[in-house]
Order: sequence, then structure tokens, then C-alpha cells
Amino acid sequence: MNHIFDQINQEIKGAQRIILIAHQKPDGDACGSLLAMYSYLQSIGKTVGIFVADKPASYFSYLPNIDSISIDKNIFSRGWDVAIFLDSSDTPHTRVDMSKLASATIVNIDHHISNTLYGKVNFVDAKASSTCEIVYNYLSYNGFVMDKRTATCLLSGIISDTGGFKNGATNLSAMNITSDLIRAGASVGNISSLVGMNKSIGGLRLWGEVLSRIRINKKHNIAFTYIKQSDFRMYNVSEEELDGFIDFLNVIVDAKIAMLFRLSPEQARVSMRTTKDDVDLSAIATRFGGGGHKKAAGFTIDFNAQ
Ligand SMILES: [Mn+2]
Repeated sequence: MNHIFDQINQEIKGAQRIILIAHQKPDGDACGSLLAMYSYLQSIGKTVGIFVADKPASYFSYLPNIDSISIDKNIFSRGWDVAIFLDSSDTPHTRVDMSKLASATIVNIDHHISNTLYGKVNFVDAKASSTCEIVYNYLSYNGFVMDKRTATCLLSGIISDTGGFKNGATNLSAMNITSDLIRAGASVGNISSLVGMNKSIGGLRLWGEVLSRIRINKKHNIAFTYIKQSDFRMYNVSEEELDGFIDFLNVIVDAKIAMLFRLSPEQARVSMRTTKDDVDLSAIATRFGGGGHKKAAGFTIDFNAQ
């Protein structure tokens, strides 16, 4: 493990301008790993930029430096020596025009089993609970003294990707790192309530509507439901109000797989979850051009594609 950390250090040592990138529709792990890495690189005197294709959900406003995340593609014209991709299984899901990074060294730090190893340096550990776990190990390796702000970022990623210490990604190292992050001042209770329990009344009514549409595919034992764009308008809530829904759907004990279809006229974005050890959702998602983990994965069906 440390050998690759040395390679990453080697690339960073020779660089002054470093851009950090994560996947579109950034979750807690994407935002947390970006912002922890941002703090570290600034502490060693680098000029750092952050890009994600979509604005982070408003409930991430508690994360230190969240306003440093840019959704403006013009950031790439500023010229970067190194681009560090975090929590991104491939580059298409970052919606970055890679030709704009032709002269930059690509570093890829991730924990998706479907990662395509697109970097010059790739640190991909599918056993890690989260990208934040890997970033924590990297910062520790470099002797970074953990402060409350950085600990809050990293713990957000672990809480996000372990579903609040409930899903299959919850492992011993995640718990050990969590105890260290708590020691540094981060709060499990605060982060959990800010990220998971932040629904409006309209949002809960929308959940009710989507729950009422659950159907079971008996042949494959799949519980599925759907949401249309117009539903968000009908309940006058933003799309982030549905965040967490697919994990909630995964509580159905009888079903092997839970699926949520987000429908628009152009495409269906499909999220999948399972609690079963004999199901590999990453393999299913990859077949449809998506990716993810064994127990949590997704893909998009483009209705206009031939
Ligand atoms: Mn992740």
C-alpha cells in the first residue's frame, strides 16, 4: 500500500497546481474526500482547485470549504500539473473533458470494484469502506495532524458509504478510523443528523408516493419503484429530497435486489442495492455501462441511444 502512496507523493512533489475531481452528483464520500485532500494539499503549500459536474446537495453546507468546490468547467483552462480523481470509478462519470487534462498527470484514488484504472498512478482498494478511508490512510502516512475540520470531512464519507455503519462496507478499519476521527473532534451524531435526517414535509410525502409504487418482479425477486421528474415539481421539492431512498428500499427482507428508476424523457437512472452476499450488483451495472460496488451499484439507460 505504502509503495503507491510514495508514487502519489512523488507526483505531488513535482507539482504546484493540483486539481481534485470526483464523480457527478457527489455524495458524502466524494465531497468528504475532496475537501480532506484539499486541506492537506493546501497545508503543504500547493495551489488547489476542486471540480465536480453537479453542485453538492445543500445539506453538505456544514462541510468546511464546501464553497471551494467548483462546478464551472472553465476551471480546466487554468492549467493543472496533477489531477487527482477521487471516488470515481471511471472518467465519464466525472463529465470531465479529458483532453483538457492532456498535460496533467492523472492520479486515481478510489474504492469501486469496477474502477477502470485510468490513472498514471492508481490506488484502488475495493475492500476499503470508502474513498475517505483511503485518504485518511494517505494523510496518516504523510504525518498529517488530524484536525476537527478534516476529520469531519473524512467521517462524512465513512458514514455516507457505510449507510451510517449499517451496510456491508462497514468493516473493522472503518470503525478504527472512525474512533480516531471522533478523537480528533468529529461527531457521528451531528453528521448523521445533517446528512440523513434532513427531510421536509413535502419530501416525506414524495417518499410516500414513491413507496406506494413498489412492485415485485417475482422471477428475479426484485423490488422496484420509479420516480418521474414531474413528481419533484408536484411536491415542490428538490431532487436531493429523495437521497437515501434506495437504501431505505433495501430493507425489504423478501427481495433480493432493490431498484429505483429515476425517469426523464431522455433517460432512466437506475440505482440498485442488495443485502445478499450471492448477488453482484457491480457486475449487473457494468453490463449496462454503469458501475459500483457488489452491494450498491447503478447505471443509466439512454432512451435515444441506438
Ligand atoms: Mn465512495
